[in-house]
Amino acid sequence: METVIAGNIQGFKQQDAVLIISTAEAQARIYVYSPSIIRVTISKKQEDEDPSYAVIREPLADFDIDESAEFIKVNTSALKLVINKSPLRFNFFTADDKPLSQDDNRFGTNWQGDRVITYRKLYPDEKFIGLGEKTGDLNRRGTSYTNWNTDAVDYGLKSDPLYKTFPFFVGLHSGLTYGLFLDNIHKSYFDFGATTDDEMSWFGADGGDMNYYFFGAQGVAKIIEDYTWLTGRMEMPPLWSLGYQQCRWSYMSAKEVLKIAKTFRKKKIPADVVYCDIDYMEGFKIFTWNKKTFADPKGMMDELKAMNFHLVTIVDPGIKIEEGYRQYDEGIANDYFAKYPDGENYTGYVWPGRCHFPDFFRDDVREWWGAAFTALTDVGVDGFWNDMNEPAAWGQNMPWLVKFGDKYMPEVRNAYGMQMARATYNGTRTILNNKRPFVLTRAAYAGTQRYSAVWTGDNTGTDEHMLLGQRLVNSLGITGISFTGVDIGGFSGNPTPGLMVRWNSLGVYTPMFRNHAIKGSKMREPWEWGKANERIIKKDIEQRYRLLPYIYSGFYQSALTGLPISRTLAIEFPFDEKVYYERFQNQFMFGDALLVAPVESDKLTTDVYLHKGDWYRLSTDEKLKGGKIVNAPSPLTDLPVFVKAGAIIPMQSVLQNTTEKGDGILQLHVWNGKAANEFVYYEDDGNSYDYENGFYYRRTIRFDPKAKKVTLSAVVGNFASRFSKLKMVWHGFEEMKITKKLIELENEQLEIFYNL
Ligand code: MIG
Repeated sequence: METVIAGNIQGFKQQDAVLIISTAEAQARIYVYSPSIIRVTISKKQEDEDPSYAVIREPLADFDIDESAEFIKVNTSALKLVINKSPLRFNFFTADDKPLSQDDNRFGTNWQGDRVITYRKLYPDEKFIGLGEKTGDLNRRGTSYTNWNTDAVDYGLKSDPLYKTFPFFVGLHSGLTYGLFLDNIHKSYFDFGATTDDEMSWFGADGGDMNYYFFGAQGVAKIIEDYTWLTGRMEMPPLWSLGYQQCRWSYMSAKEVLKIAKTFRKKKIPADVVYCDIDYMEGFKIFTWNKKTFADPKGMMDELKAMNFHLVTIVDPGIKIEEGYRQYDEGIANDYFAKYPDGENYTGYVWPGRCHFPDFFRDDVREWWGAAFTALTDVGVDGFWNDMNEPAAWGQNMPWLVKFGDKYMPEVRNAYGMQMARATYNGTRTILNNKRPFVLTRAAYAGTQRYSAVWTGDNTGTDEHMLLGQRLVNSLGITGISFTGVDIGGFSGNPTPGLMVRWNSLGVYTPMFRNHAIKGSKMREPWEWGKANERIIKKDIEQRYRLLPYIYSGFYQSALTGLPISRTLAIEFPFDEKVYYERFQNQFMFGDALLVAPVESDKLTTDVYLHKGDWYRLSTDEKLKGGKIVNAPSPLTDLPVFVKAGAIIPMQSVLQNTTEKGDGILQLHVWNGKAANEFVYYEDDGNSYDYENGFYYRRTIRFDPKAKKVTLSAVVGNFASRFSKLKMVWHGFEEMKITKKLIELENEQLEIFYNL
């Protein structure tokens, strides 16, 4: 095999939105999407580009270039791309000429057969974060990864690849930040200087074009904002999906599902969601109910609804080969399934036995699939769980001959799960009319946040997996996925009671709070761990419900800017070295105000790193000085959670579920601090799309220590808040005297002085 390196520029032309550059070997195209986003494609084919499943934006119609003997320069207000003519190399600089990211001068972009790789110069202090659901450390320098969506049953602490593909990372060096998104769904590779004598990093794919978007914004949060502008952001999730979720593989009958739901209510442990895993179906046939064990699904749903429970049901892609089964017959009649090149439908084994697999890359197939959800929605299901969509078949890899439309499996595999989630989301959103569906998917590709939440698959019930899970959640947040969670307790194995309690307490601060377990494991529900543990678990779940006004506002931020709820400290403090230390790398901000330090179940104290500034322990109001390591008590009853000085956190009284009305009192907690601070409070009905038409309630809350006041701006939007009264809760304000009296919440601006 020959290595072909993109050589000298032979010519170039700018046609409106695109600058086209030719060499003897290849053609490069440059597009500008915004002042801080430049796209580069390099292709041997000179044909049409592949469609993107991730990108939802169009390039600018025109942009400025400069030409000299040696260079072509693309200049925006934020970024300079200097294209070296001989040989063709791409070097990015800030607007004030600081190097951000440069090709390796020797190799640039090259091909071996269809495999295309770009080699980049590595800076001595360069760090890398991102790639979504990847094991390993927060700083990915010195490691390499492969993207190839895999049913990673029983994955280990270092396994790679897992279920999802997010070919997007952020580089940090010299006090500068940049981002790079390789939009290519073939099997892809990232090497962050692991094997190159610290000289180069490299990335590329087995096929398709070199096709990357370069982000030049300064600040990790700004880069995430740009990346999610390009690939889309999540919608507001249904409020109920942010409550506690109880899952198991499987609750075996309607009777058992109802018993679980009733037990939550009887024990007054708050919960919103219960799940049906694969055993609710007739012979694992998608869109059916088992006639014996789930004989009256509507009756079950009505009872669940009366208890304010929502049900999420699993759907796998495999369609059982069985004449008379509706999905099979329709799929055959309309030719909806993936095929061998000779036209025969591909058959693989999964839960139902011999199966065909829908070609979710086709519009008509996605529509057909989406419409079939009436089988579930008609009885009242409004949550849909997409599993096995890597796609998985027994034996893992499908034959590489299998075709989806005119593409072979390896050319599209990494986007299959995303297209299934897209079909599920679009279908159920249409059927449910104005109600928000909850969709959860295991496999995903960049952009999946537009359709679905994700979870991190089949983890294990150990302390190490709990900590790894947190890193996965934090890393998914960098790649645009805010709504994510792990199987709390660990899917495989049986956690110790201590681990279950600890993990549950961490679940409070996880975007999706779901307890799930493998078939055959011990029961996992909160009451299975002894009375004393049950009390702690209950208290922690109650804490989740108290925090929901804060959490919901955090999701609003994700929907608006792409900033995740669970944020690695590298987002806020990218150049603070300690954030990357192995013992601190799991720490994260949960929303703007809270710093959470995950810790093993058997550690009674733990070292926590607090960035400079003042902090408070959430549970005790103890004030702590940042800029140092503190040894924090960490009994099972008290996960180390800290509040930033000046923080504003809206809370509510404990509810048993999110449908409950509550007492109508918004509790506004403020922690004293030297600097002014702001929080955007957001509320809507929590389950419809009316917010798109102005039915929301938003106000900016300001804490101003100089003026000694808290201000709630006038309400923006037409929604009437669930809260009619305000209770101020002050933390760390020694000198002041405040009345305990409730304040009427009106829509006008409200000023609350605390020195009176
Ligand atoms: O082959 O549906 O990751 O959450 O409980 C296993 C049964 C299939 C894998 C999922 C897991 C789910 C299980 N599924």
